[in-house]
Amino acid sequence: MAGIVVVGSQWGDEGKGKVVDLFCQTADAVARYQGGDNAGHTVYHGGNKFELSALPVGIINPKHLAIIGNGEVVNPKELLTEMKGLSERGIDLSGLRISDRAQVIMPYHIALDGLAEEASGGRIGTTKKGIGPTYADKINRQGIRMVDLIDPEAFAEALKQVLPLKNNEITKLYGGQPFDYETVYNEYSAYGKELAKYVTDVTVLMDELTRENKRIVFEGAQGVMLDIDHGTYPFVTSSNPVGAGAAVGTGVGPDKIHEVAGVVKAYTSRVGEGPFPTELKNEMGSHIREIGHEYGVITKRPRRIGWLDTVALRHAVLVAGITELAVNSLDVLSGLKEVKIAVAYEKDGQRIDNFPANLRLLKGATAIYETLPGWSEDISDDAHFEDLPVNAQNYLKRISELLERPLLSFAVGPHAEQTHLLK
Ligand code: 2SA
Ligand code: MG
Repeated sequence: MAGIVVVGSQWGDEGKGKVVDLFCQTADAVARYQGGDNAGHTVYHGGNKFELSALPVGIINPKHLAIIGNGEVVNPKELLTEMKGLSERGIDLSGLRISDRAQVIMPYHIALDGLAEEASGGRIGTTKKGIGPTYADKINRQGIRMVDLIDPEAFAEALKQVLPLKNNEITKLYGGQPFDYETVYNEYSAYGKELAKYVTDVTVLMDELTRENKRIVFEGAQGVMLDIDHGTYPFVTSSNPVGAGAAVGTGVGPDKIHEVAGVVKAYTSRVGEGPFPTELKNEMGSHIREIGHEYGVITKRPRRIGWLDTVALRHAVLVAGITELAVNSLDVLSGLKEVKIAVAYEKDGQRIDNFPANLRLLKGATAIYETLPGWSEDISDDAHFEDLPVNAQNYLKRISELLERPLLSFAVGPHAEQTHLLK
């Protein structure tokens, strides 16, 4: 069995979907292991554009299983809408499997996410999809799992216990509207009924796949710098996008993971609040945002833009166990006279080489850049490394050198045919 994890190495939106899609051509199964419908994955497949959120990108490839692992949080309403949309476009959903241990995003989670953001003036800048409150309930042992949702009695019991607590929080803490038990129960047990045939013991399924020596792609969402343990806490999501998250989030041992492909966008973007030392709050940032269509897939928020940051990336390589690099969106930088790569930060005359846990150190810090000559050619048809202008080749080589990891692929546009493997 070969297990390859695809992780976002920055703050999300590195174009993981393209790389997953590429690996899926030769895989037997694809599994999401964290996050939920806060993810927005765009892929162009067979000339069609797909925007996926709760489902693994791999679902559009009908040849294999598409698995939602226990580590993902599932909004059943959104999931069913997404499934219906794909079904109407002729996508076969028979390969879908949902872990019985996956936690369910309930309407009170979504309400609490929105209320907390509102009350704090958008402190984190979440997607308001209920992600944080759902993971918090899981850790606090107040969650509802898929196995409960599809069992009318277990669901009633769990909801009866937790709903008053949540209503209390909503009304007393935030002055919000409470949820009615009957309404929630009826609506959500109907979703449970619809989803029941896809719900299974993913631990057993993964074991079967492993024994049969199948090739599994683990599909990360968000990015390593948004990891709850290793990212820019508290400006993070509430799950573990790092490579090891794939083991915990699907129920396999770490020995089942052999490669971790770190997807790197040729520049940096971030949505939501939090430090961003290479941010370009100028014309250059706006230019890259427009050329790269850098707007949130889910929330449509304009993404913050900056130069490539190898301080953050070196941290990501370490904590995510990245073994090779998939560099995307190289085409977006075409036409720039110069391109910059941050190699360290500086504050009050002190050089910072490692990404600090103490975010206060980053306030007012500036990046120390290496400046490389740009390229003006249209590279969107370049299929081989050698076809690229020498300055683009040098940019890729320098990234690989600075991160001490080999290059696996590069992408020169959003379409599947524009992502090229080096080997
Ligand atoms: P949350 O909703 O609790 O996960 O938000 C916490 C932080 O995580 C960030 N986050 C993301 N960052 C980039 N892309 C994401 N997915 C969508 C996309 C986002 C969108 O692909 O464009 O549509 O805006 C994503 N999901 C979560 C979030 O911005 C917070 O900083
Ligand atoms: Mg995205």
